[in-house]
Amino acid sequence: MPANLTPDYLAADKKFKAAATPQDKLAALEEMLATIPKHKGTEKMQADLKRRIAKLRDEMQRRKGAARGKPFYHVDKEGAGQVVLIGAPNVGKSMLLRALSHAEPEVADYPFTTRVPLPGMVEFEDVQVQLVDLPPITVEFREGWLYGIIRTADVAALVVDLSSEDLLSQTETVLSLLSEANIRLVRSPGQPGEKRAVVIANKLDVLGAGGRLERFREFIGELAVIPVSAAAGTGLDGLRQVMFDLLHVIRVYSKPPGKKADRGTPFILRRGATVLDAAEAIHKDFVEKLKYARLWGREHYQGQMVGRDHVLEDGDIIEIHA
Ligand SMILES: Nc1nc2c(ncn2[C@@H]2O[C@H](COP(=O)(O)OP(=O)(O)OP(=O)(O)O)[C@@H](O)[C@H]2O)c(=O)[nH]1
Ligand SMILES: [Mg+2]
Repeated sequence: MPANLTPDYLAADKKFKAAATPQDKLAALEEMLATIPKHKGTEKMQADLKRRIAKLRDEMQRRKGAARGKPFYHVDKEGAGQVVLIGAPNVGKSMLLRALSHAEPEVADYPFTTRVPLPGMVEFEDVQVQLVDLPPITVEFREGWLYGIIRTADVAALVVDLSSEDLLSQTETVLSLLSEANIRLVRSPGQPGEKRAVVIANKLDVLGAGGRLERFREFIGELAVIPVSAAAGTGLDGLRQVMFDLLHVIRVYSKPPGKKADRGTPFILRRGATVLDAAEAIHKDFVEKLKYARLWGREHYQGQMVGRDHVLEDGDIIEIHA
């Protein structure tokens, strides 16, 4: 053993030897790693400590998992709405999230790379759409939480692989697994179990993609199909717009009387929202006090007075008079 170990390190080492629980052992190992002198002579010891810490953490995690049963995941919604990326393995779901957001999911040329959900924020004009990368939908991976996340999402984006000869049968498998979980992907949902969806046809850059895209369009029917290449960046700007449109929300800007509108931070309201809905979103007190509002819109309004039931449009600027 190198002679230059510090008293702190030796004390941590003593703690480790006396530790009775995994938690205490882990704490002691981490202290040893923190206090060990960092130079060439201790490199092997440092590596050894890191390995022991990783192993212990792993064991503790597994014990915890066994006690709690299967893992369960849920993603809190953020931004203007939530879009989930679903599909067969290896179609490029993770690469799409990487290309569209600052998130950095692992991307690899083998199936089942993604095991847990990972959200990222996609910028579109002055709003952000939450995009969630998910594990693939397969016969082997039938975790209930995966379907739970799809059910609660605002929009499902089914990713398909234009480089695959099995494109149609792959898609059929995914759709039938979804249907077993009582989820049907549709353009405009109305019935229980229906989820608003779009298809992202990825890997447009590969040879033969165009032909497969044609056949796929005939096969899929009513769903809109957006061809893109996550790798080359083709079609991604259009996709941002499509995702925002599918959320069925509008942006409304609030303007205090006599002042300029705060163009930077829109209020996000559902499509069909009225002046009253906007007033409530801007300030709860406005609901009762609202007398009328004035509107400035993209085209029609020039400070026109409107009542509480007036339906707003994306981009409207509202001035509440209470
Ligand atoms: N040519 C081409 N390859 C792509 C494109 N997008 C993804 N890939 C490749 O496809 C492979 C799978 O990509 P991933 O993003 O890991 O796929 P995934 O759908 O997340 O896979 P799972 O997590 O296993 O379900 C990787 O080798 C990517 O480099 C694309 O637009 N063009
Ligand atoms: Mg993935």
